[in-house]
Amino acid sequence: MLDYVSLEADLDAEERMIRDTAREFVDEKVRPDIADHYEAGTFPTDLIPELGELGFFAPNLEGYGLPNVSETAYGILMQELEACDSGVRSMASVQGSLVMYPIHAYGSEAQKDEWLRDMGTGEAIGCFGLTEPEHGSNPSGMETAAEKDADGYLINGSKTWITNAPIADVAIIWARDRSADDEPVRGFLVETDRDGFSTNKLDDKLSLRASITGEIGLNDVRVPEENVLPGVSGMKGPLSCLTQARYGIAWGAVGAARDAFEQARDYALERDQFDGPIARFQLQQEKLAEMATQITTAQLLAYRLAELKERGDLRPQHVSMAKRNNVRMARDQTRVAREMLGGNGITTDYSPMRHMANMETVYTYEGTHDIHTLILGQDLTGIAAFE
Ligand code: TGC
Ligand code: FAD
Repeated sequence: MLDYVSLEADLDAEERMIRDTAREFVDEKVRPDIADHYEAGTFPTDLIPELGELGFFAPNLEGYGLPNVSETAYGILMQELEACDSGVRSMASVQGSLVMYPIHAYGSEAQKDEWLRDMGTGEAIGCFGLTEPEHGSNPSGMETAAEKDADGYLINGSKTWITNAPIADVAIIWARDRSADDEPVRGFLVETDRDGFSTNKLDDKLSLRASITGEIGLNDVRVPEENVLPGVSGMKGPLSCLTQARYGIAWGAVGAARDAFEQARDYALERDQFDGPIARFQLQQEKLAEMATQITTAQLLAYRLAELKERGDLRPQHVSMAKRNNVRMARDQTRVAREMLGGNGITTDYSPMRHMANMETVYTYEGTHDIHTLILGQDLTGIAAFE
């Protein structure tokens, strides 16, 4: 497995164990069927309890039966899951970083007790509803609103592109609280069997097909006041969750690129043209050399993020730089890997084109490449260029 500057030599025993467990799990249980799931547009939901049992949901959080592993271990886990398919990493990212993290960081004790253990084991599934049909890159324009009355809150609105929505037990719905003067955005824990909650699956995706994505309708959905996340108010709530998930994506994208590289190298050594392996041609070697270099520099950035996160010095803008760089790298390099496989490269028998198609989603969600460019531009100049 490509680890050109021996970064894995510095992993501690727990980090190695998580790497090996994740590799073994995806190789034995997910990889054999992932192309079929991709073609069918399904996710291997039967494996969710096992993902939980192995501690793959929010393992970097503390308490409530969660393992509290290092940020490096968490990153390595995301890398290994995405080396199989971005849909598998997405499942773990949403459950851990976008649903369990906000409950852990901003929830009441009762909310934590109700959800964190069950979500950690995969018995309960969550989804994160921020994006709306008319508000993607600018979620602060959201129209979904909650009105307070004597019995709690009444929520109306719609969300779209929501990973796991059709299989979720609970949705964190970000909505404007119309009862407060400045109408702040608040997080609401909405059980998906409440009256007025509806969801449907988006079936026409050409990317991230091995992941369940849906729309959510909220039509006079009533929730009690104790379902509001008490610890946060304003856009900082959802945006801080995104920082956690983007961190995992910066690692995960490296895994997808690494897997595509491994397939391209193996193929080049085995495929004969002009009386010998294509790996002997300088043109093919240049592609492998460039791929390995790009993957290695992205890995270095991911490892550095983990150090900064561990000591509390990680800023959201650092994460934006890594998400932007590493996903662009994976988008470019999976395409080169696909090219090296010739005609076979466009089939589901090999992973590079599946990774390449997945990267179109990963480049777009959790802040598009353009949005991360502007976040960095603002950090570097002090001038916001969003509007
Ligand atoms: P802005 O005025 O800049 O900030 C509001 C408050 O939030 C704080 N903040 C952050 N905190 C933590 N992490 C971040 N990344 C933060 N960004 C901002 C900020 O300090 C401020 O705090 P305070 O205390 O002063 O109130 O907010 P804005 O509304 O103007 O945001 C601008 C912008 C464009 C950067 C933001 O809207 C953005 O990032 N847009 C991209 C939207 C996005 O990424 N959506 C993702 C949806 S979820 C998803 O895609 C899941 S995919 C899952 C999967 O399958 O893996
Ligand atoms: P738009 O915001 O309409 O952007 C269209 C284009 O305009 C992009 O190229 C963008 O970069 C560009 N653009 C926008 N604003 C600017 C600007 N100021 N300057 C320059 N260019 C700009 N959301 C959730 O809440 N939860 C989820 O679980 C979730 N899962 C997803 C799963 C999938 C498969 C996908 C595809 C998306 C998911 N999303 C989710 C939504 C995702 O976060 C949004 O698609 C993303 O934020 C972009 O929003 P948009 O699609 O509305 O594009």
